[in-house]
Amino acid sequence: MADLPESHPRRSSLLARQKIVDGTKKGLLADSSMIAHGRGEAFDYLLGERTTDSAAMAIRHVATLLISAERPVISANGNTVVLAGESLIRVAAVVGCPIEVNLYYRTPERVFGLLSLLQEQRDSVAEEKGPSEFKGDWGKAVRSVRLLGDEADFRIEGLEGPRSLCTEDGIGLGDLILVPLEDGDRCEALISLGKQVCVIDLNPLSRTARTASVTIVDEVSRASISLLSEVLNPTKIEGEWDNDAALRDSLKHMSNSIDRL
Ligand code: PTJ
Repeated sequence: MADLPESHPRRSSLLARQKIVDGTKKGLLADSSMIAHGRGEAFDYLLGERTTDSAAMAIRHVATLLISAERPVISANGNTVVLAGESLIRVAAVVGCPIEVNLYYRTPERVFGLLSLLQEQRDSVAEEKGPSEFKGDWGKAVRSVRLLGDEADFRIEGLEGPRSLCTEDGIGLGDLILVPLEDGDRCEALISLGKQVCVIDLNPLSRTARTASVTIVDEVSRASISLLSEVLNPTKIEGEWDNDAALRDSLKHMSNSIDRL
């Protein structure tokens, strides 16, 4: 992608595709990761590849929930680590929460590979100057982000097979789980365990989007960058969160895309 001009109108989309291609070649991603990504791209195209106001509100709300939770956890699958790993490490450093590799298509090799990539990303983020709003030792905060997932010592009740495996210290005992690109079964299972579940999913009609406590209908890398700004400057949303209203708003944006013709 070295010859892709900065001004190319589809630059960020093409770079994201390349990350998925590279991650697949390295064996880090599920066989169906490209299908999932392509589906996301189609919804993002209809959104105009931008964060809508309702998604921005959802991100703001998730930031305050992450900060006020007792045991927040960021769950990361293959696509998420490859597309937004570094941003989510920054978020975890500010919130002081762990990141757990938790996969739909779980294999020991993929868990190991994704944890190794997250470690590399954490090392690189720890070398950054850090956001100006962050008070404290950035490198220390980043290095203390725990990366979980290899010790599967807990099962998510209500899920069958290897995808039910998780870490007790992470998702098992977590009270608020941020799960980008999640599957509907897992979201439902986590909710029925009494946890708050915040998701990032470009499909507002997915079972995940409709089941979650808070749904951010936005692209995972874009949303993760905004989430960092919000956890650095948290602003409480007044009143009860109406998730259905946020989903309806994102659908309205998609159907209004016809006006761009
Ligand atoms: O790494 P694993 O084994 O956990 O597998 C990960 C995938 C994503 C392959 C797996 O969970 C899967 O098959 O997911 P689904 O059921 O296809 O759902 C993925 C959802 O994420 C869909 O609703 C997509 O629209 C949405 N999506 C895809 N790419 C993005 C996205 N949402 C936000 N940002 C994206 N970049």
